[in-house]
Amino acid sequence: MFNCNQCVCVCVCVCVCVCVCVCVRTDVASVTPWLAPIVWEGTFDSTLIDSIYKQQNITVATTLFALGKYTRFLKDFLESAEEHYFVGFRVHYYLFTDLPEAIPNVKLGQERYLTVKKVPSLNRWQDISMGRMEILKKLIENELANEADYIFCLDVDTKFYGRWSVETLGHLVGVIHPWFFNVPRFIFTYEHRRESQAYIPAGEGDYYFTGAAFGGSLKDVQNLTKTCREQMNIDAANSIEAIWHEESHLNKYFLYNKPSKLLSPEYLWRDISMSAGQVKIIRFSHVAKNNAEVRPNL
Ligand code: UD2
Repeated sequence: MFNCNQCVCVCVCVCVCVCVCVCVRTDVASVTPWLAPIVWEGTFDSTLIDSIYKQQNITVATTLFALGKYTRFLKDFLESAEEHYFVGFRVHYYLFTDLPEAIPNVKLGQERYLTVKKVPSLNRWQDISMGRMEILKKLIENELANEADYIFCLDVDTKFYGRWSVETLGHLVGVIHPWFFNVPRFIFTYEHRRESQAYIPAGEGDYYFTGAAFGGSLKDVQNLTKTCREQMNIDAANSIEAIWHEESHLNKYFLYNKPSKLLSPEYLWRDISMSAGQVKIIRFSHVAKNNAEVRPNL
């Protein structure tokens, strides 16, 4: 047995010599208590995993919402995605906007497609953020059945800085929120009011997931979006809005429908200029924005 960077090679001699390469990270948890992998740099072999998915001819649908002044984030998002996001795989972006005329002209690579869909403007950023669940549900139900194998739903005020590819695929995929990956559970900002459908009792919950990125198979994400939408409708009928909007409902959903794969905060960091010990590579990060200036309301 010998160490090579983060890989440990184990040679087992029977009649022939079998070499098994196992990637390890000892400074972070790389598996959940329900045995779902948590993806960190150093826990996968990118060449091997690419070759597995190359044989499957997959299409990854990717949804984006850019309403009002958020169209300003599109150029960086799309240009950086073309450089880092599922490079060499078929990607179909579905972009929802109230301002199709403000969409920048970004050159897409081979087998990369962009479909723009016009949606009405809304007066509250909270409604824009929450309204995504209903639109996603309809998109999956009405259009994606034979068009894609996996889907990721991403915030647009973001930019890619490193590889995000097939290592992230799974039935149901959540991303650990960058503010909460190394803090105790009582700090998590779950919805704690019983009146909301997003309610999570104190002492429950596994991780705190971001609403800025989630994905999985069409079937699983359809169920997620449908459930969150229904829960938000019940809240609206009861005149309550969860503390972190659809993110609160997403966390409730993941509590009872455990993700089959978790992505570490490498896959959604809070600020590219900030470093953190265990985050060896920042792959995707929020861009700084002045909320008061870009949102339609406070
Ligand atoms: C957090 C979440 C976000 C969502 C929100 C709900 C993280 C890192 N992000 O982000 O995913 O759950 O909280 O409270 O956890 N948008 C527009 N136009 C607008 C406003 C919003 O297009 O005028 C879209 C856009 O795609 C944006 C998304 O809605 O990326 C979420 O809005 P945000 O980024 O302003 O929300 P934020 O930063 O509080």
